[in-house]
Amino acid sequence: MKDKDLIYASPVNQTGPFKFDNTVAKVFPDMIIRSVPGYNTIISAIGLLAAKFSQPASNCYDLGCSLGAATLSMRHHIIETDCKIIAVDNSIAMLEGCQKLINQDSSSINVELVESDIRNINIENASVVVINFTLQFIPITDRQALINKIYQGLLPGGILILSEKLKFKDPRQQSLQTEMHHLFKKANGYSELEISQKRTALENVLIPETLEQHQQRLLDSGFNSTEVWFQYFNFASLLALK
Ligand code: GEK
Repeated sequence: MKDKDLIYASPVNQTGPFKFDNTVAKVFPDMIIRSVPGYNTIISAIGLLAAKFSQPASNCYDLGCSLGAATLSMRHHIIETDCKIIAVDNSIAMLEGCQKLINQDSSSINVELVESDIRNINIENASVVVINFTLQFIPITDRQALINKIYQGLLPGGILILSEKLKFKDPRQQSLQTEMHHLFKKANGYSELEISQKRTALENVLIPETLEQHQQRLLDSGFNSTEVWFQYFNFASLLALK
């Protein structure tokens, strides 16, 4: 049984900035599935894409891996037995949880867990890079350098899967999509109080950009083929081909 996310269920005196600590790691599977529209669909598709794009003796990266949902999905689909998955997160609580889940998993694909800021790692010999809802936590000024590094580290024929919460230029879309996301959360059992306290905690921590900004950044780094393959309200996932 998954632990239920009740972190913001009672009034908190002062909502501090959101942190990926032990409390969050414990309830993370429940939190993300009830908060991110289409999360399971995206995780499943990451496995299918990894099966198609993983190359022999290459690395597949999961940047901001949390409990390793994308890592496990890749692990179950990759056919190349000499591929290595490198899963990176800077939250020790998340990595400990991830390690436990990997230990319980029977796949023989090698997984290396790395405790690091994803801005500080090398990306090399990569056929697949996944950054699933993590770029949004990186300061905007550092995002281009990170995407450039990913492009440089990808092999020809490699793929980047980038999933993000979006914002919209058109104020009517911005308010509609935000409202629909809140209704999604309400339908999944979150109260108004939980939704509003979480929103406060994520202010200045999760910084969404528009689809156009993401597409421009991908183009600027060298990716000349990008496509949105999934969108559900203000959450989208892009494919970028090298
Ligand atoms: C999934 N991809 O389940 N360096 C490394 N990790 C970071 C950094 C950083 N600079 N900033 C944040 N993180 C996962 C979900 S969650 C998305 C990703 C969410 C990590 C952070 O510790 C957390 O585990 C993850 O990025 C973001 O498919 O909670 O909305």
